[in-house]
Order: sequence, then C-alpha cells, then structure tokens
Amino acid sequence: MSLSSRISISQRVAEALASNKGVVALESTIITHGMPFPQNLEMARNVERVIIDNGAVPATIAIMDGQFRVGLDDADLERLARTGGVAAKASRRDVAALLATGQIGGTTVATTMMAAEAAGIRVFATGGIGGVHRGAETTFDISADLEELAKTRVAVVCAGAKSILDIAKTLEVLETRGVPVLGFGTDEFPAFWARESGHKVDQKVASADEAAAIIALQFELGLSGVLVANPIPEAAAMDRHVIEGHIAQAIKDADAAGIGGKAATPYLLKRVLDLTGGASLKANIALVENNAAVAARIANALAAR
Ligand code: PSU
Ligand code: MN
Repeated sequence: MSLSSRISISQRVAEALASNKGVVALESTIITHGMPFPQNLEMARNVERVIIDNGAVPATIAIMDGQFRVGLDDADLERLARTGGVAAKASRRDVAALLATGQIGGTTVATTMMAAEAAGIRVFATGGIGGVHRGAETTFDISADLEELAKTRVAVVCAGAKSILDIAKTLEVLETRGVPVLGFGTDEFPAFWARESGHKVDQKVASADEAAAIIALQFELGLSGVLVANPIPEAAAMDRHVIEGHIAQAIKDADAAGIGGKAATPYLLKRVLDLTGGASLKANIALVENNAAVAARIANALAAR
C-alpha cells in the first residue's frame, strides 16, 4: 500500500528523475492560500524559472482531479492560482477525502513532502514552514509540517519560520522529533521576513555540497527529513521590530475575529500584507526565489553524489 496509485508525474519530471538530474519539489498552498491572484501565479512561474536557471527541474505539486500531480504544466498552474482560496488547503488528514472526491487542493509542506518522497524527489523549496503557533499551550495548534519532517525523507529549504509562530517552541518540537536544522551560511535561525530570530541552528553549512553530504547521510541512515534554513536576501529583508509590531496586531485581530485552526496562517498572512501596505508580499516573493535557487543547487549536488 502506498501513494503511488494516486500519483501522476509529468513527463519532464519523470525524465529528469530517470536521468538522475536535480529535481526540486514546490508546494501549492503558497499559491492557493499564501498570496493573492495574480501575484501568486507570477511567483509560481518565476520560482520555476529560477530553478531552471540554476540547472534543475521544477516539480510543482498539487491535488487535482483525484491525483497527486507532480509537475504541473502552465495551464494547471494558472487554474490553481485562479482557484485560490476556494481550493482546499490540503493537509495530511485531507488527502483521502480530496482524492476520493476529485476536489482541487493546494498542498501544504506536509502533503508536498509526502508526494515528493513517493515520486523520488529529495529536495523541496518553499517560503516558510508551519510550526507551533503562539498560544499552542492552550490551542494545541501545531502544524502537521513538523510531524511530516519527522517521518518523511525530504529536505525542505525555507526562510525559517514566520514570527506569527512561536519560533522557540517550533525549534523545540523539531528537536524532540529528531529533525536536523541546517543554517545555510548562518548559525542563526531566520524569521522569514527578517534574517534573525534570536535563535540558533544546530548546524551551519557553508555550501550546497556541504548540505547535500548531511542530507544524503540522513536519508541513507533512514532517519528523517531535514530542514534547511536560508535567510531572506539582505536587500529584501524587513526590519525585525517593525514586522513584529504588525504581527502582534494581526494576532490580536485574529483572536478578536475568532479565527483559528487551518484558517489561522492564511488569515495572518493576509492581515500582515494589509498592515505593511504590500511590503510583506514583495519580501515573501524574494525569499521564495532565493530558496528555490539554493534548493536547485542542493538537488544538483545530491544528484552528483
Ligand atoms: N507560510 C507561508 N505561506 C504559506 C504557508 C506557510 O508564508 O502559504 C502554508 C504552507 O503550505 C505550510 C502551511 O505548510 O501554510 C502550514 O499551515 P498550518 O499551520 O495550518 O499547518
Ligand atoms: Mn494549524
């Protein structure tokens, strides 16, 4: 029993995997729920372009027409981007229902990892992962992304975690679940829009080759996924204290509006976007492109081993 009966891999991605080329998986909740149209479509296309420019093959993943689609073509990318928040936000618990009913779903980090592993893709680029929400001691809101990192052998390149989350608790859970966190060129765990969070990573890596060596051994030993934390480029980074103020406001607004559960992350992202007058969206796009470039280099280094 496995996911393979419900996975449809595009020809381009299948050929790349068969010839041992670097392949980078991309999630699609960031397209459906993370950004408004048309910026989401533009971002999705640009990120694929960055991966190609760095010598690897992109594989955007989504649930469509009763299948996990691995490697969307441009028409499906546009269909997904236009569907936006009307699509389901597909977490692990939603998979069977969405596949059985043929609904369209943007895959989160967790479900994108599931499909990537099943397809034989070892590297995945995203913006930020889900984690432990602030107040989780009463709400129990801890993203399924952390569980998936603990059991699925895929390396996820992200810009750390947004401080809409409790970063200290997120790092604690990653430690408990045995997930290594590699800082790409840094020993500081980045906070998505800002390069610093005040928290350290377990291991700093100086290059894609160094990251690939650890990732390859982690998978060979059958241990878990790996989180690669890659800070937002200096030029695009936002002031940590300014963004903190907006996040505090957004969390207050979410509480007042009674927003929780799977709606929490999309609501907070949208609220921060409004409060920063769109600046947070520009930074978000820049960091995703930066992660795609690093993921492509790591995927190529893994393929060359
Ligand atoms: N962070 C972002 N944009 C996003 C997400 C996270 O900046 O779109 C999405 C990712 O798909 C992530 C998901 O896997 O939110 C986590 O949601 P939850 O906290 O409900 O598990
Ligand atoms: Mn949640």
